[in-house]
Amino acid sequence: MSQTRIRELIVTPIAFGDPPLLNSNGVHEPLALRIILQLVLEDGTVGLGESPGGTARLERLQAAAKVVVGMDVFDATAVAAAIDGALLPTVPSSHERGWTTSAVEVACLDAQGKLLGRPVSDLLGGRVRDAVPFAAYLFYKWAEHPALDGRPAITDDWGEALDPAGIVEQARLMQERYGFRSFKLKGGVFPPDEEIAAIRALAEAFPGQPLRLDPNVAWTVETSTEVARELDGVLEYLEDPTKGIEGMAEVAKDSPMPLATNMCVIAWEHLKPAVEQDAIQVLLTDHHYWGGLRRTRELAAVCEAFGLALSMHSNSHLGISLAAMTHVAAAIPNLDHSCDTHYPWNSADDVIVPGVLELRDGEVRVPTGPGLGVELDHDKLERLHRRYVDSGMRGRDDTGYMRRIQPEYELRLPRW
Ligand code: GKR
Ligand code: MG
Repeated sequence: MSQTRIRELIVTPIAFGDPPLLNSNGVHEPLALRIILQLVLEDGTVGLGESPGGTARLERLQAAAKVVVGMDVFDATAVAAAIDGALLPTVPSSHERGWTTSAVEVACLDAQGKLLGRPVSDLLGGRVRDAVPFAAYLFYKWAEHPALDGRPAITDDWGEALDPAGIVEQARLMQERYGFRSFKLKGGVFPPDEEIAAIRALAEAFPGQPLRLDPNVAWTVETSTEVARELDGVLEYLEDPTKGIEGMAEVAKDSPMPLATNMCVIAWEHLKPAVEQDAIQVLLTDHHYWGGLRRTRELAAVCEAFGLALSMHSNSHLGISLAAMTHVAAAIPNLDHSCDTHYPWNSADDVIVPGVLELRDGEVRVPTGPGLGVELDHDKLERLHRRYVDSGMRGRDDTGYMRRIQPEYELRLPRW
């Protein structure tokens, strides 16, 4: 049996702490879910991967674990095809299947790098930068998760941010702690005028530093067009103001700034109509659903061909994902904007041994050790898995959680 064959894929769901961050769907729950992969080869080498959580994703990864046994870890394309084929009968969406193949591909690349003694960025063509810039991801937030169903309130050291002054204070803290030099505000929470005021306050507090606003399709085409006009010269780009390629194309016709998305172009088949309609000018990549790190590298070339700028999307995540994001961003020449990351909100609960990944001066230095360059903390993994089991939480529900706290809350998109 060749030593590079896959002996086992260990799939571990975990839960970790998340502050009460507000968005157009409600509010983050006290716990966020991820799934940690350990791809074990015949020679004992282990490749790591990280995927968003939830029962459907867990079951698909468990199905993938059955398919990959015995395959060669250097056959990453065949591994992805085998998983894709196994999921096809029950998961018709290529985007949805992509979440599973992506997580396993990262684990394959981590194992390959460990076998070769080279960082993953080398397997992607080599790094063109030694450090990857990230933006501070600002959120309207409550001071605490309120006491609920016998659970006491949960506070954090970020404080409340519900108005322009609170957002500027949060940005200051982000800059003080991590040195960020660009800022993204998650909008779609308050009426557009209030969010415009918050962006203007940021522009005044951080002159010349790039700003973005992302209301996650909370606005109509008309509202989006008005906000874009109001923020002319203030935003580097406006992200997903309204729903769908057609809606974005309408807004783009009159928008003075580029429009970006991680919502209406999320699969290969969306690229052609988006380009034809000039609906977006910036694509936010995310290796977690674009098929992995090599496919993300390919996507960057497609963006270059069609004159689309490139940036990177993030969701609540831990260090294995941050390492993967950093390696691929390091290997993409046409990375035009700093990447998004939720990491500051969740890093206290990371499952990797600290020391390699550090957000400093708004950047993460590309790990130079073999593979992703990060090591799993097995005790921590066990603790976070226990928390997953004990919590009973099996999916993300920002709206349901919001309704438990504010029963009158209604999800409406667009809201304004
Ligand atoms: O975590 O609340 C959140 C974000 O809104 C996330 O769900 C989005 O996927 O960050 C993301 C975005 O840029 O749209
Ligand atoms: Mg977004």
